[in-house]
Amino acid sequence: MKRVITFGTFDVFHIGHVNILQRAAALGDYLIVGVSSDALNFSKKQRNPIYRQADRERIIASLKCVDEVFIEETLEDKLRYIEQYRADLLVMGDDWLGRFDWVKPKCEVLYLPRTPSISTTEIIEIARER
Ligand code: C2G
Repeated sequence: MKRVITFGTFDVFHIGHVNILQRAAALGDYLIVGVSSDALNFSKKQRNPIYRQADRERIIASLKCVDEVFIEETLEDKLRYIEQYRADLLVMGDDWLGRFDWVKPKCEVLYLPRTPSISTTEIIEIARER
């Protein structure tokens, strides 16, 4: 049984998120998702997510392609999460290309192409303009 892990904030859930989660799930038998905490998101993006972490976690957990969800507290603990959830494969969008190659001795790593023309930031900007 192949266990796949992926990470993300998944704020203002959109089709790009669906695409990466479904593609990640199709690469194995069991999909585990680390949802970034509000604090981690703030440290990465200097703003709070629109949806709070408990809601983002519940949205991800409600998806058919997702088997297990946890809150990701820091980017540096990738290896600890990979070991804790016994992941065989780490999948990330290619905006993170090369960034997690350091876990490779312990876990296969694959970067998938991002869905073009959609992002949480863009949705927020469009909504603000209207
Ligand atoms: N994504 C995508 N296509 C888009 C937008 C996002 O494939 N148009 C992917 C990203 O590449 C990422 C996942 O969806 O793999 C989640 O994206 P974000 O919510 O932006 O996650 P991020 O804040 O980059 O957090 O430990 C890693 C981080 O927690 C990733």
